Amino acid sequence: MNQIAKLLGTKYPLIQGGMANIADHRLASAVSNAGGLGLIASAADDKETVREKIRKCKELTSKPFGVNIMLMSPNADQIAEVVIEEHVKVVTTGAGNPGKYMEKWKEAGIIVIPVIASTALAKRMERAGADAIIAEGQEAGGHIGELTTMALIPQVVDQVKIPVIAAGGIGDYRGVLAAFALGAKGIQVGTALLVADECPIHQNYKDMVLRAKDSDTIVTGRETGTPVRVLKNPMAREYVLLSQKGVSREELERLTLGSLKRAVFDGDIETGSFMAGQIAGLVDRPLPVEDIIESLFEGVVAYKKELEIL
Ligand code: TUI
Repeated sequence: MNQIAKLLGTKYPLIQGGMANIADHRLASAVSNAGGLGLIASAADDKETVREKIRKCKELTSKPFGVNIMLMSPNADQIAEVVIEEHVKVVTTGAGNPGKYMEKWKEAGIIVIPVIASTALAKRMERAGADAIIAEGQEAGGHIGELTTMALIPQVVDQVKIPVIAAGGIGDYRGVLAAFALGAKGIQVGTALLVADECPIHQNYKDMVLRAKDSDTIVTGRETGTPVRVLKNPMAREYVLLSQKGVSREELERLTLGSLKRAVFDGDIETGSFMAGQIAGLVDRPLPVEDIIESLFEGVVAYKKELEIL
């Protein structure tokens, strides 16, 4: 049996990306009910909102699910306690080093899976007691590191003994097969789930993903040290233009303030930040979560036979 599916208690070795503002109890429970590991994102929430979403998720699924903690959130310390109080089974982290929480989480019996973007942090997380790691390449949407999935995964796999879950750029069964060929034991998927029927975002956001081509994402914030991949729109273009002109960090931050919420809740095509990964061009129809997950794994065996590498 697959190591990650066994660790998580899921049918598939698949984790849903912890998408800020997007992944609430509705998406997380749908992913868990479909045989993956659903995640409640907490980046944009205070601790009581996270607690509420955890409790609602428990009502919507009897399957395992987790919580993603974005470490740049001002509420990270408090949310790190809430996951213990609410007996959450799995915690993933992003955008930082969760070292200071690891001991407490492990004592509480939580399965801890940090997202990392380099071998250095992967090794530190293994030493700190992580059960697995998610290695995320810069094809991913949202906040990203430097390396591509293709380069990152095999290097991380060679440097740690714990299982590695690949993230960034996985949009269909070919991506799944590639991730496993690189040594991953599981996958994390975000962008491919944005258009799911159960994904509670504005229809304009879904339409932008459905219409996107391969070259329709852009990275904002490289200059300020927080690179974020988003779909190209007037807001993203303006951001890149202003940062090339060398305007102050404050001015750039004023532009992005509240922009993810404007995308997710208002569908504001002009001024929203529509975070999405480079595989957006592969996503061409809305489907139930269950169909998206099944189609990721369905073609793998047949396709592997077809490859004729030698
Ligand atoms: O965290 C993500 N993706 C995200 S978080 C997010 S919310 C946000 N909104 C506005 C601005 C910034 C964030 C949207 N998307 N993915 C996981 C991830 N973690 N990608 C890269 C990293 C990472 C980078 C550096 C993890 C650790 C790290 O190391 C820092 C250290 O201290 O060593």
